[in-house]
Amino acid sequence: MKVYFCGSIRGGRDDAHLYLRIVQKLQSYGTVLTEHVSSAELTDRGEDAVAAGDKFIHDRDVSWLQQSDVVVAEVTQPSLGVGYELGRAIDMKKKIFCLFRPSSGRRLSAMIRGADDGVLFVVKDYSEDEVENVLEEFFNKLKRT
Ligand code: 6K6
Repeated sequence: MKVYFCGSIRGGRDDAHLYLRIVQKLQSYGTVLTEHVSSAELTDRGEDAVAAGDKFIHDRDVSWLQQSDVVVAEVTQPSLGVGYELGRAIDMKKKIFCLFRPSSGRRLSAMIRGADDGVLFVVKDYSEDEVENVLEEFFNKLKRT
């Protein structure tokens, strides 16, 4: 199974430690195409992007999105890039699982919360300590469908 993970980069790296836990768990289900999103070396200044070029990154990521079987996004830290990826993924009719932490004190965008249809696009509120369990539950259900 190919998993596309979305997490904030230039939107802010406050949750990078959590992205790492998510990616590690996702790797037990398949190949994570966007493993670099969890990299501790990656900052919100995106220095690495300068070398690769933003167009290269965009085109490669959209191609990975097309190849993916499932999209998992941590949406607590607002990110234009993650919002864009989710919109494109909806258009591609991908199975999408969004994770949001209400304990952040933020309110999730209505354009993400409101996209939940309970089937292809699911938003799950969770707390940091239950992240692995929440992913396990989602992938167990996915295997049964
Ligand atoms: C090179 C090596 C590691 O990182 C880079 C440079 N930047 C990006 N590389 C790969 N994907 C990126 C990069 N910048 C944004 N994205 C994609 O957009 C990721 O898949 C994230 O889910 C999302 C983050 O968007 P912003 O708006 O928070 O940057």
